[in-house]
Amino acid sequence: MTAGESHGEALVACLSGVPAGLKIEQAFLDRELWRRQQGYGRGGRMKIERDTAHILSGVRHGFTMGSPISVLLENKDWKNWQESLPVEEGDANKHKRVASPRPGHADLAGALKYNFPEARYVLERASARESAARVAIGAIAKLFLGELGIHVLSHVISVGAAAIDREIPWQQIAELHGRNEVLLNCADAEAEQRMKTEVDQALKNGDSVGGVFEVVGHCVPPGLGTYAQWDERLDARLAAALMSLQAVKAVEIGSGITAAASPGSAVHDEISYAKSASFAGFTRSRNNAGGIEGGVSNGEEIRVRGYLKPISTLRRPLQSVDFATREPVKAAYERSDVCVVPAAGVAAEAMVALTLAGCGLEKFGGDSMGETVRNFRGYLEQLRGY
Ligand code: EPS
Repeated sequence: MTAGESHGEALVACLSGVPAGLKIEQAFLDRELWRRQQGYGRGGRMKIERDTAHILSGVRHGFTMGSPISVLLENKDWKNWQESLPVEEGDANKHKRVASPRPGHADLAGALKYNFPEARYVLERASARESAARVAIGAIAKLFLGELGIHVLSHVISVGAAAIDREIPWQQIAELHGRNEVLLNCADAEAEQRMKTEVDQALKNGDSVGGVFEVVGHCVPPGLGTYAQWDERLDARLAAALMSLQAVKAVEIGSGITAAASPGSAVHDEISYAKSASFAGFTRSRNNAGGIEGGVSNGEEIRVRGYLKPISTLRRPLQSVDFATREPVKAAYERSDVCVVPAAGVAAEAMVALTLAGCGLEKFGGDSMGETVRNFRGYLEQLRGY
């Protein structure tokens, strides 16, 4: 669960169900938050914020205690908003209205739903600022998965019309993760330059640009998720987790989109066996399934993509209507990002990590990490002996 407004005092996230005894590295949480703030095409806000995870509960002496973990992320921008967005009634003349809804944004639907006369409160919560809170607790899920040898990272596949057209191996994605400067988090330097040109074009035109990121789950064992119940399918859970991120309009598992127009023989991943291969020894010729068959992880890498619409705040706004007068006007504009594909990829890693950690805990259980890891190893032995 998360709480907090984009220009409020802070974001808060709460995560329960983490077993006791998981080592929490503050530096890792902060590095994940830093990664989410990077990327060419972000707006002025990222120059203000330097996100850090302030852990309030659930962790003592560097380890989880099995109790709910709560994390606070200060909004440095709050000092500029205290008068326009106070908790108390404040001075109405200082409030900042959003007078005309932006097409593509939550502004209009939210104002109608909550019966607000304008869209300020809508954007405060609909804003992708909220995804920072998810990244903080997603980092804890990553630390948990790391104890099981599972790792989750993302990279950018396309920005606007600039795309890579080959599968990027895990090693290259891991190298991207180690970088201390992030342009567009693309593993192909030439494609990344083309992506940068797409952002430059959008900047020049007062426009915005979307794209596609891919999240990869590495060393995920077969058996997470189940076909036994519709809402327990791993692909369904991952799709919901990614679709819940701001600006994501489509989710693809493996090569799901091209698969729809291909013959079965060109899609399905042929099976072989090599005793020394990972888990139960079954191998695949390729991974079009994205590591999931029948809603169950199959031991291959989990590959899931999120398709982002272009940001809906445009410096050259589209047509809209004034909330008060109902007269035609241009949509409201306020400081915004132009491209957030790399940042959304990092937020999606958090969502995938939280989902895999949840599925892992359902399968392996345990109130302490020792118990969970013992159960996990027992399952690995079962697979090895299959
Ligand atoms: C956002 C608008 C911009 C983004 C923000 C999401 O913020 P502001 O209105 O303060 O300039 O920078 O994203 C973040 C603050 C963040 O941390 O990702 C929006 O309207 O969704």
